[in-house]
Amino acid sequence: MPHEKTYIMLKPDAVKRRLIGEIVSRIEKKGYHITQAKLMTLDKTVIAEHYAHLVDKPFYPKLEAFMTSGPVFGMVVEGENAIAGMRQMMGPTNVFEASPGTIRGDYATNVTENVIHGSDSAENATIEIKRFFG
Ligand code: DAT
Ligand code: MG
Repeated sequence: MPHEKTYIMLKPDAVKRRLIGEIVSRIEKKGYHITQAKLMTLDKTVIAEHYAHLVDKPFYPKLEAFMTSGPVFGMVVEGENAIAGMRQMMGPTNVFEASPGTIRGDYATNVTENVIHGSDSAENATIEIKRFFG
């Protein structure tokens, strides 16, 4: 399995609910390394870039309002097969399909406010790490 870097972001709901420590702890216990991390407040421009694949969706205004509603906690997470591994730990986008034991399954009841973002491919991981960590 390849050593990978992925971009993980705890969304404004996770920060407001004081879940940073608990979720960081789960990622560390799994065995991944957090090699960069910071709190940031995102503006509409960077959200439109990050969610470019969704800007035409009817739910986009709600997503934009949510993602700019407070600070997020962005991280670079590294480890063997970290991109797919983190997506597995997160659970699916639709929280109603997320099993208990996954982060979304354990902490989210809402499709928009679903606690965590993780890169979905090696290509996007590189782009997203550059976007948020330069
Ligand atoms: P993921 O976050 O699992 O990578 P995505 O990139 O397709 O999923 O969507 C980004 C975010 O947009 C997702 O975490 C929550 C929101 N979203 C996606 N589909 C949605 C929908 N049908 N209704 C409301 N929000 C949605
Ligand atoms: Mg995505």
